[in-house]
Amino acid sequence: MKKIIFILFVLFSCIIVKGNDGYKLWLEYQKVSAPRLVRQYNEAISGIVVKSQSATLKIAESELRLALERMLDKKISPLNIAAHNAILLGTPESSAEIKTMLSSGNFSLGDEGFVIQSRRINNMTTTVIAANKDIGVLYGVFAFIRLIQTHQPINNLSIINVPKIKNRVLNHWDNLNRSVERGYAGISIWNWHTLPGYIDQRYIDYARANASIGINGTVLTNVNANSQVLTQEYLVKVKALADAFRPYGIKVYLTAKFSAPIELGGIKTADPLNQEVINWWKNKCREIYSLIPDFGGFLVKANSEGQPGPQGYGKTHADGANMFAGALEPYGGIVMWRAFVYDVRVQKEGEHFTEGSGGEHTQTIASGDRFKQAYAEFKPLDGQFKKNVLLQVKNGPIDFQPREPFSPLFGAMPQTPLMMEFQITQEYVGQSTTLAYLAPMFKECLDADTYSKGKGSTVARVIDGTIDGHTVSGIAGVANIGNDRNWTGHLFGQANWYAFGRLAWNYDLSPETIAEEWIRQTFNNNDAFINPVKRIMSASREAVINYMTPLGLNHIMGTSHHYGPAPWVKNAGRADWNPVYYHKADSVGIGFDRTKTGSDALAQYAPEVRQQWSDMNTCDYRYLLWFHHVPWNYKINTGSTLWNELCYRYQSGVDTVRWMQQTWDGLDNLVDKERFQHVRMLLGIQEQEAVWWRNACLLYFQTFSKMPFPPGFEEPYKDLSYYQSLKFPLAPGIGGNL
Ligand code: BDP
Repeated sequence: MKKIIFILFVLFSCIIVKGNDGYKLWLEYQKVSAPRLVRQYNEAISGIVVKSQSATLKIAESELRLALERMLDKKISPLNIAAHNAILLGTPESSAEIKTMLSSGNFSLGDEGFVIQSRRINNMTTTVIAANKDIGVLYGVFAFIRLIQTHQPINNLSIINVPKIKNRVLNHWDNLNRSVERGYAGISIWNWHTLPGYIDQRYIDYARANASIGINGTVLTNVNANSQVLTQEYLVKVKALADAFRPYGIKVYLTAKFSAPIELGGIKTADPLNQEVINWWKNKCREIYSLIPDFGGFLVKANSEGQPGPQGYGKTHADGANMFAGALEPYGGIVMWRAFVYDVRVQKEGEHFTEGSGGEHTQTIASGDRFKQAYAEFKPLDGQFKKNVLLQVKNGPIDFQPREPFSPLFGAMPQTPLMMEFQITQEYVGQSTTLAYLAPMFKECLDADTYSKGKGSTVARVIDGTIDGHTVSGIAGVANIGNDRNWTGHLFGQANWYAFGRLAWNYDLSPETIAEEWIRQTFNNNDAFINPVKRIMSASREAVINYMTPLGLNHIMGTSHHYGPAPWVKNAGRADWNPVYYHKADSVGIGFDRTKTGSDALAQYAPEVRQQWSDMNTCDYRYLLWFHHVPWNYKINTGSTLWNELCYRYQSGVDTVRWMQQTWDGLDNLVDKERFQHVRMLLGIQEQEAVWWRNACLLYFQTFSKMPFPPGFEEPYKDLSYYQSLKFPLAPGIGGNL
């Protein structure tokens, strides 16, 4: 007996001390305690009716039961017939009532949409969660659960919800040795060594979390690809993951290394027009689909940063993409061809070069501005891609910076479906020590107006296909997930995964709405907690921009690892690997002139967009240094001189982080100790990093401006040489294709 008491005591203390490690994400399903709500929910829910044994509907039912039992603290029984206050789940195939309901209304739910409706069936009040396909029911169940999690009413419901974008995909930059390129949350969650025999519970929890926010695809491997994953040995491991994910509506995709026919097939070339190469890929696809009948397709990074590609054989990106498309076509697979394609050896317009594996071609990046390269390479290919090719364009013409103008490719290729590629992992946004809520960044880009077909031609409407009439559409997010207990390293990284999924489903949601949903589901429904945390989240990305890259500065992070500031670096292998290339600070001023007097990158945009950025006097200060080389003492449109504004921005970024710290410190009684301390300590690190960024950048830029810091400015406590001496050879996330 004593022993049992002791064990119970140890277990109990473990629970208290351990608190909440964040593993359960936004799916903890906390008990509803407000008596009014408990009464309301209990009255509205008597049990669940579902008549199907399909894997997905079973999951939908058990998820709903689990959630209701936890939140309402009562047993939820399965019901066989519609009873008073039952929840009826299903599709026209599984339920006659639903068949009648869906055929009588004007629902247009497609394959993934759902309806949640309070209606009378057989004279009983019923909540119906219905869809054309099983997966829609699962999405509907998660939406219904969310209503209760966020304490919404569930009477008189009439919700029709259909995703706006078809392929909503995570990109894992995970290597086969489990390192993760730009990963800051431990190692890869894919344990290739123990697959296919061992299905880690994490795989199921991962699929479930993704399904709860509508993500329906995952690219398992790094864009810097390893052809090994295409061998039979690895394909059976991929199949095991695909089987685990299938009931959750998630398709698997792989990255295809362009040179795989050489590496695995023993063929002498990877030329996309060579018949042997074409056959090799056709056979490979046949093999893949015999194992994974719903395999999603390939993501390809070609002719970029050392990755092989069609240009190595004198062929175009369209030739390369179409070869894959042809092999995937019979099975309904797609190719996601990346537009991030600057080649490491090319800088000047019309420069000729020969790539390792043969062939010669011409690159066309006018005036050596990398900003212009993707457009210059792809725009002429519009109309040449097969129907199952999507061009995946990064957020930003340069590279996932904290704030970039939208890529001029959006709106410029009406005959090609363009996918958006966001980076959820925080490579350039402070990595794992930084609280930066990225929904405002995603949304800013999605809402940007390309004017391609007149006012209102937003990036979102380009990618969802409505502007140019495409039926295939997609959006990708580079995942921030690793095997850390809390999945994302920083707990608030979970909010970025969540926000990506929610916006991919419905880009009309506001960042504030999404933040509030996430806070309520992840923490609690207490306004005294929700409001300050929402304020912290809303301010966080702008704070990071201010203390890292204000006024349109970009790419001044430490070389290779991209951790911390290093605007002074000027000796990297090619011009556009150096921060000095991006900021162009000199005795006159700072910023990259992309107007007619400079690289004229602005010419790649529609006239209306060009106009909003082309005049230094009217250009939004947030984009100023993206497009203009501005004199230090020039009075910009905020009313200050450029130098003073720069100092002010850096300081205000630091101030905001301190405010975030204070605000969080005030919440210690409203959240469990473990998560409170986790966030508190990371905010402490973030504050030091913000000060480091401010000091290092301003001391360095001051060597050009030669101007004093304005009054009231916090003087740096170290000199420039100290900051320049800092080295981080072991910083996490550095790449490779292992
Ligand atoms: C850069 C990353 C690099 C990626 C590359 C890409 O630093 O690790 O491989 O993007 O997207 O920003 O291909």
